[in-house]
Amino acid sequence: MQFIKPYKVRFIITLGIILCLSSCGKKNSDTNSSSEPDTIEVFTEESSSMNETSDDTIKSDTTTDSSANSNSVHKEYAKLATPSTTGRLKVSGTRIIGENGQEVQLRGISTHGLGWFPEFVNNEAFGEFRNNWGANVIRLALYTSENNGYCTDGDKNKLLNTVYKGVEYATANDMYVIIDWHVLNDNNPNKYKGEALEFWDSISKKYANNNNVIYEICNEPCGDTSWTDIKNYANEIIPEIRTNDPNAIIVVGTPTWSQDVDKAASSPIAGYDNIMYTLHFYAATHKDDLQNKMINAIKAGLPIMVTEFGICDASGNGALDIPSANKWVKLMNDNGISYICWNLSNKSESSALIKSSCNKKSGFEVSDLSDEGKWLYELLRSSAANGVTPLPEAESSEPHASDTLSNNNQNTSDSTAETTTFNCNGFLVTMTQTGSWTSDNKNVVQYTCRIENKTDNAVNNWDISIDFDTNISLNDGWNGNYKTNGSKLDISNKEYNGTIKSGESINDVGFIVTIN
Ligand code: IDC
Repeated sequence: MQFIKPYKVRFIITLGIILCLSSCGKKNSDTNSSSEPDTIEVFTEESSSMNETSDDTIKSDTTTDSSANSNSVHKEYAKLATPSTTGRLKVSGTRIIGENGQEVQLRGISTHGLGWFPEFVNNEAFGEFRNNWGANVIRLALYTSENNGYCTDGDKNKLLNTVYKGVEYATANDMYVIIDWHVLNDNNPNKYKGEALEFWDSISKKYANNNNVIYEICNEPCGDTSWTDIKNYANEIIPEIRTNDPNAIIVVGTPTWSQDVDKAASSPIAGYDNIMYTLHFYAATHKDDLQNKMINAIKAGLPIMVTEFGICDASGNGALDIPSANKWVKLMNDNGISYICWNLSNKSESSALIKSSCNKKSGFEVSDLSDEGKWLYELLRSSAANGVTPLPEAESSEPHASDTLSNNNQNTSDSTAETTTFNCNGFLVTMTQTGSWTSDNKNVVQYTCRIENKTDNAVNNWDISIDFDTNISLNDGWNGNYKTNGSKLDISNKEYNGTIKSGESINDVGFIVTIN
């Protein structure tokens, strides 16, 4: 079948560069229907018509879903992978898949310690994170030892009740929820193993029938705790959970504050399905070394979940490192790794998502958010979230009325996203400029593409071709294989996103080019 349609579209980007899109010349040869798993669309076509309010409120203002409490749902999040769409999750290779085999990536927010900041566990806040931010997971951090720790000075009933409420609100808002046994200063999960066994027995009985609960059995083993110690612990907790709840995902921490995924990769826990391993990073502290560890562990076949990360340093405080954070995000997206940001509180520390001057527990506006909070809000809501997301660093990051897709304001101008649409090899490509800035006196532009299969059949592979009218070089690209040649950019699918059913689309293909 021949789908080549020559076209010529001209459009002007905000920097005044005139680009010419022409000659989409590659034929997509494979149009057979497919039994491959679907890729979950996180954002849908309506995203480009989202009407962001021009003040700094974080409100949904499009369709209303009466089932979602008081919050209406942004149309663009309608296809977010959530318990009602992807059901009970399982581990497949290094990835998470939903009930119908669709690949799922969890992105969301971790509470601070439930004993410290229980007020932030409330239905309204969770609803906002789900419906307005686009988060699909909440992590409930139950410290075992510090400040009101469950195994030390905490009020057990009150803490348990906060866990129950957290699961209830996440469930009511159609989100996945991770119950985190937050080992930290106690170093070794074996220290309170007796308490842990009791806790996990009762929790896994209680939630055996929930399709949205994930068990994280030890946050961050540290000190001289070895991988063998952790495995011994896991080999007692896992069978106990499995007796009650045979299938839920269980996430196991790794040595050195959940950084030594290499140790887990060389000797994974045997005999159980649906086990994942924890990697945690703080972007200002952890860089190439830990990233390489993560990639190598993935290559070795270890399924990793980043159940906690921050974009400041490992103390939970200090300056943010946005470039490092964006590099991490890109790596995680490229590898389908789920990630959850620390922390939901207004504590006076850079990793708190809410400003310490804000006393609200819900109804957050952009001006209530810390710099990390703003970065995360943009990341989660952005349709460019699957790429290196050059997000604003500070106060300037409020969304504007013109922010239709991602709000990657590296440029200082308040640009209106430019969108152009063209047909290519049977696909309708909607290409949106999501950022532009200058580097070394050259203009750099970021785009995201939605690729819609306009043919009558599912495809297993896709490729598209874009011709600019000046030479370009590629700085970065995600969710595709990229080739440049002069003014031409060819993009084809990765192995995990080749399948697009007839009439459906993928949204999160994006790239950054320098205009030469
Ligand atoms: C930090 C909190 C801080 C609290 C401290 C207690 O941000 O307010 O006083 O714990 O020890 C982790 C841990 C997480 C830490 C966080 C920042 O999982 O509990 O939270 N961090 O230090 N691992 C690496 C960093």
